Amino acid sequence: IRRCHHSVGIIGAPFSRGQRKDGVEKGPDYIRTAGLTEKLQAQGCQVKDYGNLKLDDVPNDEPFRKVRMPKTVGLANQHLADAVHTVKKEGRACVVLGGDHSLAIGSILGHARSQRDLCLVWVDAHADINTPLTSPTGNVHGQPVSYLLKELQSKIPVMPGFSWIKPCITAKDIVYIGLRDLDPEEHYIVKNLGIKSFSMTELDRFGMGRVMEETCDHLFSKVNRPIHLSYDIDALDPLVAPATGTPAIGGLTYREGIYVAEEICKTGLLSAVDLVEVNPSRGKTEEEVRSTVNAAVSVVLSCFGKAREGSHPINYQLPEP
Ligand code: 5AB
Ligand code: MN
Ligand code: MN
Ligand code: MN
Repeated sequence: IRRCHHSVGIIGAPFSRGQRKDGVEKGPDYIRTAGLTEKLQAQGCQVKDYGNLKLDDVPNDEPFRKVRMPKTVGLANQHLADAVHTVKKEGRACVVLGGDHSLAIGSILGHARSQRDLCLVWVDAHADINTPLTSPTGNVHGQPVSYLLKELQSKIPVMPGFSWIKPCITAKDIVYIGLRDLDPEEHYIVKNLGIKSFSMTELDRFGMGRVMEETCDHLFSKVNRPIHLSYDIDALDPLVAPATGTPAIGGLTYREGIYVAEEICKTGLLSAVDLVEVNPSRGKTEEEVRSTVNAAVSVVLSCFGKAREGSHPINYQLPEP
């Protein structure tokens, strides 16, 4: 059976102000140059590329307490939310190519405008759930989930550039996969809110097969819902994906990383994907960059029908002698 009948819209989101390392803004173009669109088309997807967002720094963007460049990050997310909303209105699955993970704020809020009951699968070495007041770095890419969660609303101060943001998900709508580098305050939040989390420890205990089964049981126990997959390339082990800003040893193998995407695809519920934190400037060699970018492309292809078991057109007929 040819599974791919997907219509996909691609948005390049060259965010970089959610963290401090140059180069992550080049992620979208590197992923395109590796042939993402052509490869999606070759597996039967209809693809529309919406191009890259034009993002500007807001002048006089002073830190809010520790949080860096709040107006710039807030405004970029507003643009991204509009772009994602457009892709969803046009009836496509949305792929956002990052860029740093602060873009999840706009991506998920834009998605939620058309899909109110969405759920969130967050694949990452990190939980990205610091509040502006717990963040040890001030980098917004370590905070996006905190702005989106209804349960944390009372802990979020009013911030320049962020006043348009209204939380759209609850703790039970999230599953984390691949965690291994949390700040103590983040661990407190994840445990305190009871967010379903498969850290590398659970992965070692259960294996990825059972993790994905339990992920789906948790999210779809009552009804099927659209999935937002937010996939940080640093979830993968740095041996596979070294060109990223905050690598963490002991991550997902290539096979585990692909398996997550294959299983999400098989649900038939995938509605939007973020592929973030590919930073070509962080590769020590060409080969490190190539490996990281290829992993990113493969994850997206698996999200939209590529299966390692193989596939064939639905009406395929063997040639008659
Ligand atoms: B990423 C850290 N927890 O808050 C922080 O790459 C790291 O999007 C965040 O997952 C890593 O700055 C953000 C120390
Ligand atoms: Mn991460
Ligand atoms: Mn992240
Ligand atoms: Mn990172």
